[in-house]
This record gives sequence, structure tokens and C-alpha cells, in this order.
Amino acid sequence: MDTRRARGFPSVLAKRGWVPVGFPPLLGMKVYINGKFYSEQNAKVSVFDHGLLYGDGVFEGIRAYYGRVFKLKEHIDRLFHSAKAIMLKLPMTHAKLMEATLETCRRNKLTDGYIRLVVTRGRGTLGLNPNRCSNPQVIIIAGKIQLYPPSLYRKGMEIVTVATTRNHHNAVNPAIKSLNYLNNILAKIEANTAGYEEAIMLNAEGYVAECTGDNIFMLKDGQMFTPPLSSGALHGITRGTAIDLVAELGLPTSEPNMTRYDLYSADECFLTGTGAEIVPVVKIDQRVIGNGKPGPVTKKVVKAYHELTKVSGERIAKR
Ligand code: PXG
Repeated sequence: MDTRRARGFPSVLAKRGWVPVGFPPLLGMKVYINGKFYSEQNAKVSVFDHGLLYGDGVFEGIRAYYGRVFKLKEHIDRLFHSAKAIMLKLPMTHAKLMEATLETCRRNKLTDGYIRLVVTRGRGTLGLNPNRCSNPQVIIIAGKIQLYPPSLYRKGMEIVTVATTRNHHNAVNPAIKSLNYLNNILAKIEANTAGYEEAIMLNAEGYVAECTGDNIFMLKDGQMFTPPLSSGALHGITRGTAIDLVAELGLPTSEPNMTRYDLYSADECFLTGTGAEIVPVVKIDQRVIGNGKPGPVTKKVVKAYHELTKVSGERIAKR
């Protein structure tokens, strides 16, 4: 590799106002790794880390709004559950991890943005045995995310079903938010190559599970539905929030097994995710949903969600 060029790359190009795709400029972030903060350039893990070698680890994607971290406790709870499922003992308590997340926001002066928590199994050998890894790496990155363009939220999204089947729960249980996201990435590639941003994944029985990075909801005859967790849907934090918000609108959500036919005949449909928030869906596999525009209930949920993010969450600033 031409290291001379690589070293000068980001800053030189940033000055010219031109940045190549896939090579974002350095953002001057402070990245937390196991209790210390490192500059972006120096935030590193070993090439022998099993997180890199095998996708052996867990993660969370969290949002901050208006100086508060939204649903922080719920995200840390899920991280601990994921870690337990893969027999990875986190080297810190729930409370310490919450505080470390808030401190990472403070150090980066982040009041609105996206926080990525990653826990790897740590440095091991060139062998699968996780017992050879003794030092899990807890990484916290406080940055920004924009998954979809704003126009998509106004017009609604068109999605397709892809052939990649959601992981079977006896393989890597899809409830585990593991670093091994190839199942989702393969589905995303299928969606992208077909010209779509997001895709529906079915489970091994052919029932709708979720999308590659979002949960799915549909409204039919005044009733809300979302696939059950047993379908292979992630126990989405935004899914839980949407269920609560929809209940406040007087609509209970049921969780039956759902087929593509059910989705095609829905009156409204939307996706939920921390990064994506609430996204209206207006077409599925070329079938128009409702009148082809974001539905009235969906719009209410979008609004209620945004209202909630303004008033709820762990305060970043120290009292
Ligand atoms: N299903 C899957 C498979 C996810 O990965 C969600 C649902 C939504 O869950 P929450 O808790 O966020 O409501 C997720 C989380 C991306 C990306 O780039 C998406 C997620 C995680 C990391 C990256 O689209 N979504």
C-alpha cells in the first residue's frame, strides 16, 4: 500500500471538499475502549480479536436526542442479554456501562446522534476456542447516522421480500444482536441489487420475521399486527415503543404469525428501528399498500415517536 498517500488522504481531500465514497473524513471523535478514550486514528483492536476473526461479540445501536440518550437502560439490558447468550462476560456492570456511554457523549459533545456499543470477545488465537480470549473489548463510538433520505419519510418506502432466510433460532438466534450480521447483510445486498433500500426477511417456515435492520408493523381493519419474537424478529426497542404508542392511540397490537399475503392486504405498514425511527411503507413486492401514501395511523405514530424523543431519555449533562 502507498502509505504516503493513505496518510495524507482524509485531510487533504477534505480540504478540497471532495471525499471518495467509503472513505469518510476523520471526525475528531474520541472513542471509548475499556475505560480510556482514544482519537479515531488510535482507536484500535488486535487483528487477533475474535470479534474480527469470527464476528464473536455483541453490539447495540442507540440514539441521542436533545441532550438525552433514548431508551439507554433498555439497550444496555439487551446488550447484557445478548452477551449472556454467547457466554461473554462483560467486564463491567450495567450501571458503569450506562455511565461510560453518557461520558462518551460528553467527551464528544454529542447531544443528538447515534451511539454504537460494541463488545468483542477480545484477543485470542487463530482458533475458534473462545476460552483463549481473556480480554473483552468494550467500545463506544458516539457519531452520526442517517439511514434514509428525508423524502423517504414523506413519500414512504417501497420494499421487497428477499430469498435470504432469517437465521433459524437454533443456529445463531436472531434475538442475539451479535457482531455476526452476515445474514442481514446478505439480505441487504439482495435488496440493494434489486434497487431497494430495505427488505423483508422470512423465517425458515416462510412467515414474515422482520427487515434487515428494522421490525415491521401492519394495520388492517383498525387492528395493529407485528410478527412475534418467535418468528425471528429482533426484540426491537423501537418495536416496543411503537407498541406502547399505538396502544395510546387505542389500538392494541397482536403478534400472530404473518405471511406476505397479510402484508399485501394491509391498510397501512411501517418499519421501526433506532436508526430508521418509524418509516412508512407504501409498496411491498410491487403491491401498493393502502392508497400508496403513508397512512393516517402511521403518521400519528411518527409524530408521537418524535414527541417522545424530545422528553424521554437519560440526560447526558451531569446534574
Ligand atoms: N431488526 C434488526 C435485525 C436490527 O438489527 C432492529 C430490528 C430494530 O431494533 P431497535 O432496537 O433498534 O428498534 C435492528 C436494529 C443499519 C443498522 O445500519 C440497523 C440496526 C442495527 C445496526 C445497523 O441499518 N438495527
